[in-house]
Amino acid sequence: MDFQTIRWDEADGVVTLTLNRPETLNAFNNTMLEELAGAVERVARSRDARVLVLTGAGRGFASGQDLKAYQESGSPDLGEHLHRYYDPLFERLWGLEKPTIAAVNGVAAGAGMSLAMACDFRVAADTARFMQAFVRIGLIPDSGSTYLLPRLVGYARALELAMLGDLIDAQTALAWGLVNKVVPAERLAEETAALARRLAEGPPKALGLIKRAIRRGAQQSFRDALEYEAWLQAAAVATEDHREGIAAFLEKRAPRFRGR
Ligand code: T3D
Repeated sequence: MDFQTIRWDEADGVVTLTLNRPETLNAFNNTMLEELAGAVERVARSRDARVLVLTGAGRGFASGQDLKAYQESGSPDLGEHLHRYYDPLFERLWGLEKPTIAAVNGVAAGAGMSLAMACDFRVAADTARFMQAFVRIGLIPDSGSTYLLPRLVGYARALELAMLGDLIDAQTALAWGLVNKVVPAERLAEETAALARRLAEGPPKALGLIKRAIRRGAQQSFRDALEYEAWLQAAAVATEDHREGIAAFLEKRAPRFRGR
């Protein structure tokens, strides 16, 4: 596929998008934001793609907005810029009804940290670092950080990270609930691939509905959650994968989920 700023790799139902501007620690310019948004849309439409992995080339995961490009563009209307270039990516990623994994290979700063947080899983190399860089340049957290950060780390730590803008290391991120797992840097690809493979072998429809239900559940009353679960369950129960799961259990074998 023809991209300038990212790489697309696909194997066994797993699409890996690699942010590929290593000289800037993978800072977002407009081209990269558009290419990522387009690629996520392509993953959404693909029957073969069951899992999306995001990672960075070189020693960074993503360093947020490209500040050089930003400076060179004069004084852009930031609200307009966010709506035009950031929202399509973050909304598509958040709304993708397929499992997403951020393989955080290095520093994730500003909107780069938002990108990692907008994924369902974060596997961090022990060399990863996280920074809500916005305050350091007199901005507030954007690209979903105000929504995602308190939900992941809680109110007090969200304010601490957002107001101080300190870098935290991978172990602190793990202790604070920001990442699911920390692995030695040299094992990041392998550990991510194992998780991706496991998710790719799962029942796609149920995984998508689980994502939808958990997200809605976090903001509903208990009564409303019961209603919504029952409604989504009707869709899950109608799948071939559901029947396959039951048959596999009864026949004492591993299920083969085909996404039907
Ligand atoms: O536009 C809008 O709509 C607003 C949206 C805003 C969203 C945002 O993301 S705002 C936040 C933007 N990001 C930052 O403020 C982070 C800036 N970077 C840093 O603070 C540091 O680079 C890091 C803490 C991330 C990493 O530090 P370190 O010491 O490991 O690396 P370094 O030496 O600072 O960076 C290495 C190179 O990457 C360097 O280039 P050079 O000197 O080797 O040619 C550096 O300039 C470049 N780089 C790093 N981050 C960015 C960048 N270039 C452009 N934009 C960056 N964000």
